[in-house]
Amino acid sequence: MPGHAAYDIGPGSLRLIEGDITVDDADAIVNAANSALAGGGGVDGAIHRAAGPKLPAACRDIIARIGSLPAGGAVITPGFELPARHIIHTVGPIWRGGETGEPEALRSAYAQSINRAVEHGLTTVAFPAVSTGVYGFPVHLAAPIALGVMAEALRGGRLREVRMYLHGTAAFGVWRSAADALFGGN
Ligand code: AR6
Repeated sequence: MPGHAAYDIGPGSLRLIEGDITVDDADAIVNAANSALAGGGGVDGAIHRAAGPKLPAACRDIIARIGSLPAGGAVITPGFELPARHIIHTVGPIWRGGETGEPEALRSAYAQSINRAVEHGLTTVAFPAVSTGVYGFPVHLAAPIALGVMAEALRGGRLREVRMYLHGTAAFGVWRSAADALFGGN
C-alpha cells in the first residue's frame, strides 16, 4: 500500500501522499521546472506529457514576457489536459553544498508558489519535492523547509489543503518523519 499521512494544521490540513502528482485534481499542482520553462525530465516531464501540447506554448509566452524564471520564482498556467485546473511552475535551487543560498531559494520557491495560488483564489495545492531530484537538494534538509512554509500558509488560513506528493517509499518515509516531528505523529 502506498504511504499516506494526514495532519490538521490550524483550520486546514496537510496530506503526504506517495504517488504520481499528475493524477491529482487539486486547484493547482506545482511543477519543479527549470528557468527556461523548457520542460525536462522528472516530474516536469511527467506534467508536460499529461498536460498535453498546449502547455509548451503557454510556457514560451511567459518566457517571452519575463525573460527567464529565477530560482525561487513561480508562475501560473492553465492545467490544460490535467485533472488539476492550474499548474504553478516554480524553479528550485540547484544544490551546490548549501552555502550559496539554496535553503532560502527553496523556501522562496514554496512561498511564491503559494502566493500565485492565493492570488488566483485557489485553496487546494499539490506539491512535488522541488529540487530533490536532478537538482540534488538533500531530502532530509528540504522536507522541514517545505513543511514550514506550508504550515504557515495553512495556519494563516491562506490555503485550505496542501497535498505533498512523494515519489517512492524512501522519500515518503523521510517526509513523514519530518512532519511527525513538526506536527505530531499519529
Ligand atoms: N509525481 C510526483 N513526484 C515525482 C514525479 C511524479 N510524477 N516524478 C518525479 N517525481 P525532479 P528537480 C519526484 O528531478 O530536482 C527537470 O528536468 C522525484 O522523485 O523532477 O527540482 C526540470 O526540467 C523527486 O523527488 O526536479 C529541471 O531541469 C522530485 O519529484 C530539473 O529537472 C523532484 O525531482 C528540476 O530538478
